[in-house]
Amino acid sequence: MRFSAAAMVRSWTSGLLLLLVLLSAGVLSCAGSSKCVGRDFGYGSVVCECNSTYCDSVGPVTLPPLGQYSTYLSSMAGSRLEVGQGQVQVNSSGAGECVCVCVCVCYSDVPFGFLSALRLTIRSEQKYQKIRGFGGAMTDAAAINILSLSAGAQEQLLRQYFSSEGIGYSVVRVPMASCDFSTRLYTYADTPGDYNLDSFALASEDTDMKIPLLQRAQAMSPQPLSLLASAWSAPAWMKTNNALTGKGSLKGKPGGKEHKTWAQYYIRFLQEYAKYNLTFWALTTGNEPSAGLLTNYSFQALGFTPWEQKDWVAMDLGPAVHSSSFPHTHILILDDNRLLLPFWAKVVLDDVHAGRYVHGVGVHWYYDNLVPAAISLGATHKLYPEYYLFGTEACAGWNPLDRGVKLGSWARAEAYAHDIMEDLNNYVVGWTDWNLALDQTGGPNWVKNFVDSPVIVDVTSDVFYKQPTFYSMAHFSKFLWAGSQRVGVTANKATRLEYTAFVRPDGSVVLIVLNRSSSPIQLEVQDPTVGNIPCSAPAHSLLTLAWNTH
Ligand SMILES: *[C@@H]1O[C@H](CO)[C@@H](O)[C@H](O)[C@H]1NC(C)=O
Ligand SMILES: *[C@@H]1O[C@H](CO)[C@@H](O)[C@H](O)[C@H]1NC(C)=O
Ligand SMILES: *[C@@H]1O[C@H](CO)[C@@H](O)[C@H](O)[C@H]1NC(C)=O
Ligand SMILES: *[C@@H]1O[C@H](CO)[C@@H](O)[C@H](O)[C@H]1NC(C)=O
Ligand SMILES: CC(=O)N[C@H]1CO[C@H](CO)[C@@H](O)[C@@H]1O
Repeated sequence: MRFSAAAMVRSWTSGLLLLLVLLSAGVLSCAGSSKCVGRDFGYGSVVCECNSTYCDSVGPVTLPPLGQYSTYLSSMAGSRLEVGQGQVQVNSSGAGECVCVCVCVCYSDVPFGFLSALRLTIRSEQKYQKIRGFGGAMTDAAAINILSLSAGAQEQLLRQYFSSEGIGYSVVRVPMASCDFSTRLYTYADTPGDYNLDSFALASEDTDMKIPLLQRAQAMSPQPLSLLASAWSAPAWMKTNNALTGKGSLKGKPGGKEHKTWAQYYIRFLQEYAKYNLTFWALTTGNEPSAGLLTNYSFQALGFTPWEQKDWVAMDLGPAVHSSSFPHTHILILDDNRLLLPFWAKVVLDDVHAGRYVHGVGVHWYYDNLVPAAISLGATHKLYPEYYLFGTEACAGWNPLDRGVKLGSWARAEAYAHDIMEDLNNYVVGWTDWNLALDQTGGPNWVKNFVDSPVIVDVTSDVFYKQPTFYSMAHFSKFLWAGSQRVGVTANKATRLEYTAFVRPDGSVVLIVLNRSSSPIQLEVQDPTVGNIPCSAPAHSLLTLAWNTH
């Protein structure tokens, strides 16, 4: 018997059709949520592997009706935004007894006085700052890594951050020209003596990589992205040391030729990006001004003292932005470690000429444990409540003692969550991670300043790994929409549990709880307007609880 070619094609097509039906049924049965494909590289927990056709996601979050609550749990044990749901208990005294029993069982060696259950009470009448947003940075390195993947995997990666199934990023920091996470040194106006900026031009890193990716991110985002621009160095010819790296500042004085030209450089940057329909929410006065001040810094830096920054904003940058076609662009000062606060803010903001052009203060997270948040962030807020505080950079793996990429490190997830929570509890309105994606070495970076990222790409297998830090970001960024307002939370007794609570614009409440210790803790959450929620924070876990109030 002979098969006719036509019959063969027919049977292949029906087989293929059946396969497609089965595949789509499989996808549909997940109803918008899908599980982490975990891989353990020996650093404490797992990463979630994604490829061109698959990536875990909880989908868009909708809360159950009044009287029920949702929980999302990530843990060292391997949970990743694992969804739970339950009934809010109304005036139940029984719940308290049950909690006490659990605690007694777990801690039979603890003296009895400590055994009352931990209760966290939401105080929505105590209102604090409102959230602006969360995000990461589209560095040259991030763009190179994302574009090194297949088209399908690129799409998956961008969707993870920016689409409504993703983790709700709304802020993208965009370096102006090169930084250490570039493969070469450049600015947009490297022609010596070009004070008119006639030679100003974006680089191919912008036009071929960062801009197309930002446009794709914007197209899939349910909200307009808040773009934030930061420059690392001015062109060498404007600087005292005639180089992009090392110890050096702008030549001359604020109000002088170089300082005016450097302010115009920002306006030219805004104009060029606007041609691609990308408008900026804010710009900073420059990345880490302290870096170019003291030492022979190894990568791009531009030193500014706070006094020079004050005068530059008052005489050059402020007036330039004000009289440009982008007068509503916010100006953030500092863009450097928060331990410089409140000192730096005092110098700049006490000056009425500078202060009137400024909207906020940008902080980086390096060396955060050296100075308590209350005396840096808290004190700054107290002195200048009309200026907001905003996290502009953070990454894991920067410390020489704990360098580079560690796939699956749970300690780093806790470090992120701890810092975000500490910032939020001290008036910060948003938190921006560093590189959106890096390769397995933590680069590319032209000075080999390799660090970690929430997304690590593996080009050879066309996959990317979502690190535990990705989920730390998600526990905040996916739930705390712009306009969410921090409210009070009180604990009925001392606890090492860390927590923060918000009321969202629709009235729903979000409580985020971090347990950095190795045993679980039982607790009860009380919202006086709704009821009580019994729950437990497993060892080394991050938990987001959310419920409607009407
Ligand atoms: C992508 O990952 C899923 C889940 O692990 C797997 O079933 C699928 O075969 C992978 N696809 C490709 C193209 O590797
Ligand atoms: C420009 O971007 C906005 C969103 O930011 C979008 O609504 C608009 O359609 C875009 N215009 C063009 C010409 O792409
Ligand atoms: C600064 O560092 C660079 C490279 O590390 C070196 O070439 C240069 O000589 C140093 N300059 C000073 C003044 O130490
Ligand atoms: C709990 O009981 C008290 C007194 O019986 C009542 O005033 C309050 O409204 C109740 N709370 C809820 C959430 O039902
Ligand atoms: C932050 C922290 O460690 N919180 C708690 C985690 O759970 C253990 C066990 O109940 C508590 O002792 C910790 O205080």
